[in-house]
Amino acid sequence: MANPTIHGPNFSTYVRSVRMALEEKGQAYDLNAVNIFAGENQNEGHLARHPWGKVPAFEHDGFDIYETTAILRYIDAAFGGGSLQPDDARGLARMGRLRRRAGCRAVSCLRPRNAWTV
Ligand SMILES: N[C@@H](CCC(=O)N[C@@H](CS)C(=O)NCC(=O)O)C(=O)O
Repeated sequence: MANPTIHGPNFSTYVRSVRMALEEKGQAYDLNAVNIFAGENQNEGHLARHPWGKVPAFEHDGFDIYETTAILRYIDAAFGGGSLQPDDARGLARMGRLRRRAGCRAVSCLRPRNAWTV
């Protein structure tokens, strides 16, 4: 099977979440550093992967998926290694909270310096 590809810039906290999941799984991957400041996320090629032109988009062996939470769930199910998710209700709830904060809070820290919208 081919290595998966993450389409998105390394500085994105969403992209970082996907990278962390793949690292935890011990799964090699390629990073296509779509430059959102140069508008590459609005290119036809990227819009075919993600209709709203956001990053990350994810590709694995002919399967395309976007939205970070969906990507993370796919990685957990598709690749070997231990589960990335707790199996109890409270653990799952805390995990969901942390994941949202990693995206929203961390990105909002960058917003005064960078003017893109999430
Ligand atoms: N709901 C999306 C949000 C992704 C998102 O907002 N990504 C930002 C960068 S961190 C983006 O693509 N910004 C470019 C733009 O809005 O034009 C997800 O969870 O994957």
